[in-house]
Amino acid sequence: MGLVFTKIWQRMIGKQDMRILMVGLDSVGKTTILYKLKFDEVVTTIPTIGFNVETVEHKNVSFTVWDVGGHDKIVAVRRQHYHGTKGLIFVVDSNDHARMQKAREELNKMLRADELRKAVVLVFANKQDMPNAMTAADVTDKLGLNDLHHQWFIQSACATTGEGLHEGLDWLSRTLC
Ligand code: G3D
Ligand code: MG
Repeated sequence: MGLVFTKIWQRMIGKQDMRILMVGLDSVGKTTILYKLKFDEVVTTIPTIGFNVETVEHKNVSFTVWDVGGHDKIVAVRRQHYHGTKGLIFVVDSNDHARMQKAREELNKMLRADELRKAVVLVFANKQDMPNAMTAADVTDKLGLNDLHHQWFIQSACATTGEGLHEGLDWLSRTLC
């Protein structure tokens, strides 16, 4: 794992099992973030058709990544992964104005699940390097974050350079511990 993140990660290790889910619409930058964190091993599995899951296990911390959206059938399968989730990372493409509403719906849909009632939510407003990227304030508004009954934090990010990832995960680890 990259040195920068080791320290953040260590705060979460040695406590109870810690499950973190990172989700978002397809192509928003989740896989890029995952690899930027430089985990030793990312395992990709396809537990059911059309449902691609990436997982990293590091001691008692597990990090699971998938695309939201899709058939209701796989929503049920995904819910099995909600159990024990303390932190939800929701990634959006700040440049994708057209899909912001869809992102909002998917986020709200997930957060209605009872298993995620207490989860804290970190939003990465990704792709800030793009010329038409919305600011974090705009994304906050479009996603309706102020209406959430969850503890949340939004962080501007650029997954390709790694900008903002440290700050976001730092908030997450401080909030979870
Ligand atoms: P996903 O896992 O959420 O589906 P990916 O998304 O991580 O596969 O990223 C989708 C595309 O967006 C990739 O481009 C990736 O390089 C790009 N991307 C991710 N983060 C950023 C960012 O912060 N800025 C910019 N400009 N691009 C980003 P390709 O071309 O490989 O499909
Ligand atoms: Mg991906």
